[in-house]
Amino acid sequence: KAILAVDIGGTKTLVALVRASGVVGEVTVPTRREDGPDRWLEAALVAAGPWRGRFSGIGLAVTGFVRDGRWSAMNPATLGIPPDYPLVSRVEALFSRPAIAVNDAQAAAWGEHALGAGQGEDLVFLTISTGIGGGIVLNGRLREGLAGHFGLTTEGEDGDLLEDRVSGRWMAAEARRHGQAADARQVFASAAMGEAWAMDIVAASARRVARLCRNIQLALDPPRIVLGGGIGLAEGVIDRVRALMPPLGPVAPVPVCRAELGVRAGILGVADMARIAFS
Ligand code: BMX
Repeated sequence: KAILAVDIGGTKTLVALVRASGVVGEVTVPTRREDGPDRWLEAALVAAGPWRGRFSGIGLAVTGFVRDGRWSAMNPATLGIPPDYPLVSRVEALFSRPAIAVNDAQAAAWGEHALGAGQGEDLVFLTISTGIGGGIVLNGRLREGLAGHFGLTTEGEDGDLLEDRVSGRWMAAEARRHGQAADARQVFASAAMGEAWAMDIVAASARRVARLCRNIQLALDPPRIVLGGGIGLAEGVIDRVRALMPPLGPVAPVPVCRAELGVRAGILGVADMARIAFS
């Protein structure tokens, strides 16, 4: 049976029809930040129009905090979700099918565990994009709730959120401070060409990610950390992070590897979870 999978992120929403064999079809629509959740869901319903009647259930992977089918923002700068929005009941009413909902990075962690870089083993997944999301699979189970919201850990004396000091948004702001109008992609390009200001930004970001990985190893000792997201997968980032992770006493640093499912990790993960939930 097919699942309709919907991944609502801070900038775009991915709507896909997913079978056990993989993604059958997909559409990307912008998440119009000013619209609010009712409209975001209606846009997904329109995008899913061609597949009407072809799916038995719905899996939602969403940026933000999900509990008991209700949805809230943790960092409204990533997406301004109103508090305690009844996500699952709204979707079930709109689509007339049963639905489950899970945080986007947690869904991606499950996807990488079941179908990607995790090869069925435990892992911690990190996505470094608009914000920093994460998910933890231990003993073959995904931890839900707040677990993995590493972007909300604090960095430095003034208690800034880590995601406000590493993510794409931060890189662009740092570039501006250096008098450069550049988004994250351009910062990486300038760093590759040896421009000092850009190399500093890339290095600072990698240092913070490496520190996070070390703290994750100390807290959870996972067999691997899988890194994804536009920044996490940018040229050279993983190599830098690895180089900045010394052993911990007699223990080698945790292997850090590339995410394999790319932008589809969330939809593939939540579709797999929905298939299990509705079987
Ligand atoms: C934020 C938080 C997380 C999310 C992460 C990555 C909100 C709205 N989101 O830390 O729940 O997993 O961003 O989100 O509070 P993305 O949109 O950058 O993928």
